Amino acid sequence: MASAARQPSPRPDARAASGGACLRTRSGLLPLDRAVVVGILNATPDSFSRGSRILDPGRAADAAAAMVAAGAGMVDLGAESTRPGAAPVSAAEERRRLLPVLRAVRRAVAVPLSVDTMKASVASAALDAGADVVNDVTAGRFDRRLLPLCGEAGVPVVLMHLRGTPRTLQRAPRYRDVVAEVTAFLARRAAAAEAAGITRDAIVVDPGIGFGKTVGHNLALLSGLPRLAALGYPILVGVSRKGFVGQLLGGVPSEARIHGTAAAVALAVAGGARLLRVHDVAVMRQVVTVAEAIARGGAGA
Ligand code: HH2
Repeated sequence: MASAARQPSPRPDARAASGGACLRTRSGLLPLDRAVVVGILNATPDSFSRGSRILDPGRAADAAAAMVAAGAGMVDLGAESTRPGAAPVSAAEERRRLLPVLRAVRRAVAVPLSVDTMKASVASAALDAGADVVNDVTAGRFDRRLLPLCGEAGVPVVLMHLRGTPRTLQRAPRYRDVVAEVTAFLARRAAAAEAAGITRDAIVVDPGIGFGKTVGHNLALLSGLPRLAALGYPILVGVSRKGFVGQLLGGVPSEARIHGTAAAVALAVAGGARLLRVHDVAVMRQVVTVAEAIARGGAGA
């Protein structure tokens, strides 16, 4: 089932067809003129959303194929939970969880795959096993070898804002102007990425919703996305089933946050997000398509 679902590669002339920004990956060009839904697969026993945890390679391949069939333009694979309070795992354990799943997913789908890791040795093994993009929630600060590795490999990176570490990040986060501080941080990390050899068009920035932020900070960042977009890098936003959605809805559990997630995804698209990292691909593909059509004011419909 998984291998039969392998999708055709994006065509080499995709950039010309889109006439806009795109990510150049080893699995082809990923046009960003239409917002991209990024499906979440966690090869972890402890990710906060139970439905996204898949350690079995065959099941992961089937799940990835189903996400692509439902409209995911990229799939993000992680093997270390970054939820607040999560225990760190060793690079060896992260590779042991990730690589069999990544290889199976790589055989099953042709869309670009990102690997959610902060460790250069894990990123390197993942790139060898077929990953296309490195998604680092520490924006290259945890492991100083990570950005030079991506520069040398010529692969795109996602640079996310995170205050503290997953163990400490929710300890009374404070900002004077959260949008200005996160934007300035991401501008500095993008400059560090370019200094490490990563080309400007291979950089994606992410405000890090839920990482060292109160509900108010998350809401300010989502409504302030156009200020971050002014940096000129494509923005990835991860709001899916996150704690702030649950808190706004009176404490509903992660599996019951789909409609709240939809509202956040729609407004993130309206604010300029180009990549939306989500658990519920089919539903969020619809949300993104309609939100984008409205944001364009009917142009191109
Ligand atoms: N959020 C999570 C993990 N990785 N990467 C980026 N770039 N942006 C995000 O918002 C982001 C991320 C947390 O979500 P999840 O992977 O579902 O949970 P866990 O970290 O517990 O595995």
